[in-house]
Amino acid sequence: MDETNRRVAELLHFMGQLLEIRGEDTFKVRAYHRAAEQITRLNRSLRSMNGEEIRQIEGIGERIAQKIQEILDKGTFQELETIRAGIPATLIELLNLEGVGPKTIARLWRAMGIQSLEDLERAARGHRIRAIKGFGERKEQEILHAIDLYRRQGSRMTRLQADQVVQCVTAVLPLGTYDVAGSYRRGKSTIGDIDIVVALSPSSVNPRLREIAQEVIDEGDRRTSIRCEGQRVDMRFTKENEYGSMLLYLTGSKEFNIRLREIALSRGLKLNEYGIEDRRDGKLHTFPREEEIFTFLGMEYIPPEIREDQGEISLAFQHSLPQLVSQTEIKGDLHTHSSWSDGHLTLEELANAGAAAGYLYLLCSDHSASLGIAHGLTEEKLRDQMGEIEWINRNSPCQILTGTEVDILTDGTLGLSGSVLKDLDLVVASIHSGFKQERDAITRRMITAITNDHVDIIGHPTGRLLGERESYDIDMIRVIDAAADARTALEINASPHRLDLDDLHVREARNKGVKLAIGTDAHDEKELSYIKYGIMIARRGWCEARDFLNTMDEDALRKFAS
Ligand code: DGT
Ligand code: CA
Ligand code: CA
Ligand code: ZN
Repeated sequence: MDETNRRVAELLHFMGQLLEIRGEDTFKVRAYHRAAEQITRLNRSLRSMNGEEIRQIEGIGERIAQKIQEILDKGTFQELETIRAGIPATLIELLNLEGVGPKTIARLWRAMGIQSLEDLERAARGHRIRAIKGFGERKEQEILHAIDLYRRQGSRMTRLQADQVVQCVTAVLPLGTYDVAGSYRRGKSTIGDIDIVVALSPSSVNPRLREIAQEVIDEGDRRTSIRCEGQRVDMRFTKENEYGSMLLYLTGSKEFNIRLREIALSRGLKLNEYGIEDRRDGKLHTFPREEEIFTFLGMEYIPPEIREDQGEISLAFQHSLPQLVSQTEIKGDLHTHSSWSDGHLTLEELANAGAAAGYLYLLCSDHSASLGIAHGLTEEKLRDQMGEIEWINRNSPCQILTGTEVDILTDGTLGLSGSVLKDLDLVVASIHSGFKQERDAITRRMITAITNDHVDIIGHPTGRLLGERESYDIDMIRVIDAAADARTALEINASPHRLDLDDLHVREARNKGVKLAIGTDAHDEKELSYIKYGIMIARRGWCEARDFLNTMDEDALRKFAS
């Protein structure tokens, strides 16, 4: 979705929630929610619309149109800020809890005076929630679970947020003087904090950091920590001739560092963030570059993404690490949306964007209409689209493959009939509803789709939304085994909000011979660049080029699908 539209929709929705917490009349509340919903369905940016056009959007009246204008001008609107100021911020924070909505919050506030996460946790642990009419023991447990989840993941950044923080900090560092290390460099799907190694003197860097920092947590000659965009950034200063050692150390992971250090020690070598001391002759070796450390130890270079102490160290000593897939080997994106559904690009623009990205093909996988998902396509529309794609492909260096992202219905059947699915190049099938089915039911539902002859790829297999929604309760081992048997590919959805499958499942799938498909789920041209996040996850899952559909040429891909 367009970033502006996303932001506007979020604020309107938020306004609705605040009004609901205050117990305002439902008519007003619904108007805000409806407006937000309409905006998520728009297929053009509000930025490109004038006041008249905004007023004409269905479900948006004069009042809300004005608020939207205010948001576009100032980033927020006055009424929202006034209402927000009248409700405790710690109470509003409860909206982040899964399964806890404004209605629940309003009741907790009124009935028990609960104003914060801590209040709520205490009340739930003390079994006082079940005393409220209609809440019960189950609700109490759900709340405790949601609090636990929020504490664990609510505090980690998405890759998108991490990139923003990195951009903000590195803007004051000359190129070539630093590397971002830590989990960021290892390509993890979420990031705790940002770690940066810099080969500059602290006296030159610290004043610059002070200028951009929201808060200086700790300033020094060896390290400085600041807060930027609300996130912690740890900076380590190093001399150029010790740069390799510091980068290796700060990249981690911690488990990798510990294991490597142990192994070095067993050979009489003491390894730390400054260099390697040879205990036999007392000589100190320093390393400007990371590669030189691996060579010194007699190892193959281990790419950062697999430095997790998961067997890579011994393979590196045998010089038999996998050849991890790289972005240049990717021939196309296997999950995109066009303006025929909720995307922003016309088919022609999509083909051009694919060509600009250097792709041979792109799969256009618009939603099916079955669930009334934003602008889902009926079979008839899908056939029209296939016709237009054929026409566009005649003049395009990047071929659009015809496809759909069809809903897996609650019983495992699909939202479109086989008669249309069989005529598409590739079919992605995903779960978009019924997330609460119990484990065995949803696992069998998924396996039914996997074994459906028309399905080529399972989209975002666990359904998680990072920081927002946990995956549905599904037995991924059974799913992976079924995919291996049926020769159905599993997706690595590369959207930084999903990254689904994640590394461990990817590795499991690869080990069992399941083919993987990287798709960005792009709704505009910029989002095609999300492919890089998918590659990181693929590399963390030890994948090589041959593990993917995306590395096949078009003919091989069609053969796989048939
Ligand atoms: P994060 O920030 O939670 O996403 O994960 P990391 O891996 O970035 O962890 P962080 O920021 O705590 O530390 C950065 C690196 O510093 C880590 O990847 C490895 C190294 N490191 C941290 N703690 C230790 C430790 O206790 N021992 C060793 N050997 N290295 C450590
Ligand atoms: Ca970190
Ligand atoms: Ca850190
Ligand atoms: Zn989807």
